[in-house]
Amino acid sequence: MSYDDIFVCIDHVGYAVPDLDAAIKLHTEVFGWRLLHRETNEEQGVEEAMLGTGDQLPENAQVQLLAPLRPESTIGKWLEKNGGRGGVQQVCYRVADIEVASAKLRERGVVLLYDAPKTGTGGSKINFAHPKSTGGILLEIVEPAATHH
Ligand code: V0V
Repeated sequence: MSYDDIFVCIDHVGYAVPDLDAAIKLHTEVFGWRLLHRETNEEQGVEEAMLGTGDQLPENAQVQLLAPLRPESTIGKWLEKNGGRGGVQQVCYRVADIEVASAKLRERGVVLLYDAPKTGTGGSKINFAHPKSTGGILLEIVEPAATHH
């Protein structure tokens, strides 16, 4: 059987959170996720944490917690619009090659935010599809860094 998949799997679900430490505590102590990675991404205006469970196989989806570095950042504005409460801000699909996936998506009318990919978690390459072209979901695509697996 041959496939013409654009996506590999769901990479992560991104939650906007007002307080990163409190959110990490909730997700580790209550939900039992493990903190895998934490980093600051100045360009995206976020402090973020990646959480995983089980054997953390490459195909296991992760949870991403996103706290704003500044009120006027994307996450800062999202939280303000949401009354300061956290919530699901994005879903991220993994791709094998972000250039190939981006070209296919653009060809099919999906509006990507950036002309060229930007840097995401752990040195990955990322882009986003505007919610207006995805049925209302902020969709991120990620090509993990070569060292990811
Ligand atoms: C806005 N809208 C959303 C949305 N944000 N819909 C679904 N999910 C969201 N997260 C809708 C909103 O309801 C409006 O719909 C419309 O889009 C315009 O909203 P807005 O409040 O004026 O927002 P904008 O236009 O200022 O910003 C929206 C975009 C922004 C998508 C352009 O969120 C953006 O640039 N996102 C990409 C970057 C990002 O999310 N960075 C943080 C994560 P109506 O009312 O017009 O119908 S960084 C990350 O994920 C990293 C580092 C990683 O994974 O590695």
